[in-house]
Amino acid sequence: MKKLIITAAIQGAEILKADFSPLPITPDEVAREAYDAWNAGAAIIHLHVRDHNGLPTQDKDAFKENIDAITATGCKAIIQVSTGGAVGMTAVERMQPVTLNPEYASLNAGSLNFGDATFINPPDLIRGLALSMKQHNVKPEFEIYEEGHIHNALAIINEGLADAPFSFQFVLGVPGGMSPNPKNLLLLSEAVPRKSNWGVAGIGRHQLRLGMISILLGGNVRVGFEDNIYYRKGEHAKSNAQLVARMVRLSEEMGRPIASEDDARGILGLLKEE
Ligand code: KMH
Ligand code: ZN
Repeated sequence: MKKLIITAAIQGAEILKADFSPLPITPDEVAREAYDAWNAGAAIIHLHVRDHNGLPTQDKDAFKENIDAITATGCKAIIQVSTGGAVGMTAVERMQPVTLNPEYASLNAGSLNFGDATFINPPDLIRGLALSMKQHNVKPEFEIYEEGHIHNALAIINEGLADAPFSFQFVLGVPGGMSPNPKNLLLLSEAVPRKSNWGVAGIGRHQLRLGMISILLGGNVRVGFEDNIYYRKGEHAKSNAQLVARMVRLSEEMGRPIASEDDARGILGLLKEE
């Protein structure tokens, strides 16, 4: 089995600091939280950023400020910029961080109801983002919320807009998306092209259970405040690092070593020719 790649989704775009005070939103807070999550074992930081009012933004300069702050801490994790942004953002807004030439970016592979809102990702938007990633030499990770989204991702692959090895993140448990149960995780993991890298981002209490199943199946794991703010029932997590550290302990107990950021670069095909 390949080493386990842990992604820390440290902030997200749908929670406000006013509702959960440990959420990192300033560049300093984001940098510290990213460093600690990396130090605890995360190879990838899935990055959203906020404006001066604490609201989600896809502004290129805001991303640059946060990425520079993370790098300045000595954190060497792979930075995966979000191109999902927040529900309701336009494609033009969402694609901005790709122009910074990051190593990795999320690419949402379909639309769904997202709680009380609708997260809209029609074919042209997916294709436009994929094309921009291709032009900037940025690898996409397909965000999959239900099985039909894999077909949308395969269309992008067949059009030559993504290169092997392909990456898939199964985001399970969004109200309006696929249910977060082991059968669905198995189904999705078997529906992607052979030799793809895949992982699971379970929402809420499903983060732990689906993460453990993914470790056993050979998949990767995403943890962090974007998807879950609890350590256990009734107890908020203190930090993203606390959630990462638990996955490290569980994986090592199950005999699966943790991928460093450089291991992950090799596994995911992120190493660029000089
Ligand atoms: N905020 C969600 C609606 C991504 O980062 O690519 C979308 C999201 C996905 O967070
Ligand atoms: Zn995200």
